[in-house]
This record gives sequence, C-alpha cells and structure tokens, in this order.
Amino acid sequence: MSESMKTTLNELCQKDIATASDAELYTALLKLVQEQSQKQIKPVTGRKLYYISAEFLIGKLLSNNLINLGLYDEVRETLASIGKSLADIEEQEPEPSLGNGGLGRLAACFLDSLATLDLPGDGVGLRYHCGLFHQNFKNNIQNEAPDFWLTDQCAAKATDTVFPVSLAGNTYSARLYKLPVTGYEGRTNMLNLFDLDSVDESVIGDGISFDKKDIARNLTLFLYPDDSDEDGRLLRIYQQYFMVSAGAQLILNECAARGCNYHDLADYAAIQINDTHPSMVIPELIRLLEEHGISFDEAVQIVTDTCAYTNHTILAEALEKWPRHYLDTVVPQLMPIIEKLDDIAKTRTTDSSLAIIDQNQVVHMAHMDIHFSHSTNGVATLHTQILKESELAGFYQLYPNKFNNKTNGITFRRWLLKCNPALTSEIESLIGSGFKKDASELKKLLNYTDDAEVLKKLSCIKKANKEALASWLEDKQGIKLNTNAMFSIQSKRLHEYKRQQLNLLFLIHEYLEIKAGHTPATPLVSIFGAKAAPAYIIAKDIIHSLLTLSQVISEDPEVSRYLQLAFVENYNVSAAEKMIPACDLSEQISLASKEASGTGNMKFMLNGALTLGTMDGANVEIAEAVGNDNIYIFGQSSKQVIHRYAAGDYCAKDWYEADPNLRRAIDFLTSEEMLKYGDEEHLKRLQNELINKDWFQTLPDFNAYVVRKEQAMSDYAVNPEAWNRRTLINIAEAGFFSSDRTIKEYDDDIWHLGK
Ligand code: GPV
Repeated sequence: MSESMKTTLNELCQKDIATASDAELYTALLKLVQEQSQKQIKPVTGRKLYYISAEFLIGKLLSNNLINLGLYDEVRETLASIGKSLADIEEQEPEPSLGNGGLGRLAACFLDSLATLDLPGDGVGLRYHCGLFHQNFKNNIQNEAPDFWLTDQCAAKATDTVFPVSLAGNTYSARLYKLPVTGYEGRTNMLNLFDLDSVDESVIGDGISFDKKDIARNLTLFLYPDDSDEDGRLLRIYQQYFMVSAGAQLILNECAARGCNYHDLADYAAIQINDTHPSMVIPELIRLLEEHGISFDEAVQIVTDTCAYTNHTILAEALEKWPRHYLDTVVPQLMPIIEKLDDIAKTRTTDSSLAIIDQNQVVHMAHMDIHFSHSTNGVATLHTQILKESELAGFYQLYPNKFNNKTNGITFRRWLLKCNPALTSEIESLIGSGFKKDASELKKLLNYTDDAEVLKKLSCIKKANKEALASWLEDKQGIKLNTNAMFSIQSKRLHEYKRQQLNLLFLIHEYLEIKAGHTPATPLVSIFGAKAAPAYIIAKDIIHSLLTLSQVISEDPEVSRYLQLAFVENYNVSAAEKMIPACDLSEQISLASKEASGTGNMKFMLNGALTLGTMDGANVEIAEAVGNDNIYIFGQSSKQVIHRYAAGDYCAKDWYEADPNLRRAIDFLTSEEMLKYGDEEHLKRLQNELINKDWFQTLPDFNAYVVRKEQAMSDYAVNPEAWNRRTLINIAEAGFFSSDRTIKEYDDDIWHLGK
C-alpha cells in the first residue's frame, strides 16, 4: 500500500477513505484520473488527425485510465488495504453506450493507440443518450429497452462551444462535449461528441419507440435508429449531417487557431472517414471552404488531400446509398455540391457504375469517398484484395495508388492488461514488461513452449478465468456453468453472414448425438453474446432458436452433463472483458469473403484461445502467424464462395436433402422438444430460410464444421499439455494484431501526424 496514494484519496474524498462508500470512492477516483490526464494534454504541432465515426465503443473508462496513467496497481493495493475492491467500485460506472460492434470498438482501440504513441489525434462523433439498446430476454425472445448511460459523472463534459447546423432548412445548435482519452505512458487526446440541447429522453415510448419526425427531441437519442421506414432513414441522414457539419466546423476552427489559412488545411488536418456514415464531411467541407472565399476547384483539391476513407465491408447492403430526394430534403445545401462532384467524376471515367449519382437518382456515399479522398483502405489483407479484385475493381483500375490495406488491431491495454491481469503478470514474469509498449516482444514467449510449469500455469489461469465468468453469469442470469468443460465462445453482432446459425446446427447435432448415446470427447460449454438489430427478423429468430435450445438442454440433465448453451444477455464491452479471458475455442465462422476483418478473433487469440474459423478476414493472417497446427480451419474458401455466388446456382435444398445429419439438425428446429419452449412462427421461419434460401451458405460448411470442432474437442481432452502449448504459441504470435502496429501503419502511409 502507498501512504501517499492514501493521502491523495483521503483528500479527494474529503474524508478517511476507510469510511467512504463505493460511490464516494468512485467519485474520488474520477477526480484523480481527470487531474492526471489533464497533465498529459500536449500542444499540437503539424498535422492532427480527426477520426470521424458514428460509433466509439469505448467501454468503461476508470480502470483503463488508471492503467494508462500508471496508477492502477497503486490504487488497487491501497483500496485492498482498507478492504475495498477496485472491481466493485468499477461497478458504479455505467458502460458508455456509443457503439454497436467491431467498427466502433476499432475506433476506441485506435484512440487508445494514438494517445499511447503520442500522436495528435481526436475522435469526432455523436453523444447518443441511449446508444444502441439494452437487450433482455423474455420467453426466449430479445427485447429492446433504452440504455440510459449518461450521468452527472459522465466523463464527456459539456463545453460552451456550439456550431450552427442547418437541417432541412432549420438551424440547430450542435453543442460540443469533450471526453479525454489518455494513452499508456503517452498523451491525452480528445473524443469530441456533439449533441443537441433540446433532445428529450422522455419522448421514448414502448421499448425503444419514439416519434421519428420530431428531430429537435430525438436527434441523438439512439445509435442506428430503425431504418425500416423512410422516416427512420431520413433520421439517419439528419444524424450523419449533424455530426459532420459540426465536426467540419470544429476542424476548421482548431486549424485556424493554429495558423491555418484554409488553403493549407491539409498541412494541419488529416480526416479519416470511418465507413460511409461520415461521408458527407466531403461536400460539407467544400461548402465551408467556399464560404471562406476559396474557389470550388481548389476546395475539392484541399478536401481530397485532407480526407481518407476506410471501408469495413463488402456486403452490398451495408454500403450506404440514399435516394437523392432524401438529401434534397435534409441537406439541400449539399446537393448542388454533390452534383458538381458527380460531374467531375464523370470526366474521369466513362464507367457509369462508378458514378456518385446513378441513373436511378441514388447517391452512392462510398463512391464519393473514393473519388474525393486520397486513400481508400480495407481492414485485412484478404478484404483489401477482394475490394481490389471484385467489389471495387473499377475504382482500383481508376485509382490504383489510392488503395491500401491496414489490417485491424486491438489495444493490448484493454484486451490483455485490463481484462486478464493474471495472464499479464505471468507474461511479465517470463519476458519482462517491454511487450506493453512493443507487442512484438510477446514472441519471446516462444522460449517456453516446452516448459511444463509455464504451460500448467497457463491452464490454471484459464481455469480461474472460467470460474470468474461462471460466477458472474450465475449472479447475472442464474446459469451454472461446468468449469471443467471446454469453453467455446461466439460473441459478436448477430448477423447471418457471421453464421451463429451454423453453431446452432452443430449444437443440435451434438444434442442429438448425446441423446443417441454418443458422448463427446469433452464436456462442452457453448457461450454466445450478440445483439440483433431490432428490425432484423431472421437474426432475432436465430437468437430465439438458441435460447430455446438452451432451455431444451438445461431441462435435460442427461445431456447437460456433456453440453451447455449459455446466451449472455446484453453483450457489451464489459461482458466481453469477462468472456474472452475464459475462452478455449474462439468461434470465427463467417462465410469466407464476408467478414472484412473481425477483431474479436484477435482478442481471443491474445488471451490464449485457439481459433476455429474459416479462411476469412483476419483469420487468414492469424492462421499465417500461428501455423496450421495451432488453429482449426474449415470450410469453403473465399474463392469458392465468390465463384458460387457468380454462378448463381446455389441450392440449399440439395444440401439439406443430401446430408442426413444436416437434415436431422434442421428438422429438429420444429421438433416437439423445441416447440415445448419455443415459438413456432420464429422456429419455422428460420427453418424455412435455411432450407430454401440460406444466402450465407451455412449448409455447405456444416459437415466440415462438425468434423473440425469435434477434432478440437478431442485434442483438448486427449492431450491437455499439447493444447496448452498451442495456446502459448497463439499468445506469442498475437503481437502483430496490436492496434499500435495498425496506427503506426496509418500514420506512416496516410496521416503523417505532427509533421
Ligand atoms: I460496414 N463492421 C461493423 O462492426 N459495423 C459496420 O457497420 C460495418 C463493419 C465491422 C466488420 O464487420 C468487421 O469485420 C471489422 O473487423 C470491423 O468492422 C472493424 O473494421
């Protein structure tokens, strides 16, 4: 324990901390973090990055900030000396609800790495009041409730800065909130979040419903408001323009304050457009530069030199495009600019598929990004290759030099130091602490692959993490997990391309095998975490089927000795921090070619799970790093998949009819056992979808998945030491997937910050 820390905390609490409540200690620690992180604010010289994103899935901040400020151990020990636990105090903090999935978590990891690498780089986004939604299960069905997370103690502080933003001809005031982002032994940058004072949480009705037309009151209530009707789609454009217009004004102001005359904007600012949600920043900046007296042609050049675009998907339906009359309604001031940009694009190519505004008067946001920014990147080697060769091939021909790859990464401060302290200190005792700043040093662990004691230690740490997860889940959901089992985890957004339904079919298969007397090589605990978009019907059917199956299994003692299925409610960053360190087998089973990168795959690997995956996204690079013996790869290749789509002759029913195991599993969805706890409409709809459509080709990969997963289960059971050695190799080879490496590449190739 440190006396000086105790004195500091006493002062901040204004009382003896031994008598302080968790809430008082929490407040004191927030003050401590605030004061210390202020000290790390550094002046900006040269180019500064603005990372504009609809999402920042930052997770709870207190512990992470303490770690990054080098105060964590001292605070934890001081609290422990008076019988308090930092983990309990952290329970006081609501998790910020500012993101949805990998794209938002990536933005959060990037902010951490920028600040750690001492690079000037801020985030720009929206201050959602209820973020995504809070998920709860009732009758095995997902329900949505508003996720109120804003409190008086929220780290995002209101400022006096407001910018006028014109939406559908009415002027609104965007207020700036600032949330400090402190790096590990680095600097403090800012996450800039905009909000409207008039937004009113009381307009929310049943579930997460509200009047979509009442922009003044609803604008920043939710991330990704339901876009299944036109009002919802218009609301998304309102949000996007509000974010980029206020963001663009902030950027111009800050640069001007540092001496920029706007002609030289690209020397002061680099803007990264995180997918297409912020794409309107391009015409908006042009509009603002023209207001400052710069000619249109020059403004186009300045903006192109300043902006860069990251693509995060090849799914056509996720590439935003808006009917032009939407933009005419919401942002009439931008349409003349977008039209002129479209004219310029047409002088560069005769290929009409590359137009910004197509023949049907639909505006393609990604096309505008590629024509009018200087860099387009994918997020994993395979993804970038597919963009170049197929999805964006026409653009690649036109602008070969704009295209580049930046394989995603994760911050090890949160995804190792914070979430797995036991593993962190074991690693530190073996190879020192250099890996915290230089992740490639993890390779030094390869010296211990034959050290039986180290391998044993790894498995003890894993066991303890499983116990911790089990007791958390028992408290939360009353589920008792068998911690002697192998833990397989699939946690990510619920989407057909990610194929939670493939895992579902496997679990039905195992259930039926166990019923038939064929017990598995090891007991298996299969854990899911996923939210489905509220309007995504099949995704909700998949959740329903999993929850129903979970009940079928748990009501059957004979089966549940060997097999358990747990679905973690309201999966978020905090849940991930508990789940990932407890995992043996990381499920990364998307249809090859569809997962741009994945970042969960990296988090699991870093925490000593082996990957069961398809050759998709960053799985390909993980396989390369660890070698085929240390990963379980299965399924069609991306080439085969792309070929099958092109041929257009995939027929799910043929597969259903040809494979008796597959047929048995799919038929089981509407069996008596399932109907006892499940709803026929949901179960039937999913069954029908699988047999008659199966757009993401679950069926062709079913057999290979079963074989590979059973192999993993047998390896795990038969030779634990060999398994532990392979987990060590996975940890040792995870260094490449540090977001510090990713950010360094962005900086070297695209941003050139501080110069
Ligand atoms: I587009 N991603 C996401 O989370 N939300 C989106 O709207 C879109 C993409 C994800 C991809 O699905 C992942 O493969 C990728 O790892 C992640 O973005 C970060 O690049």
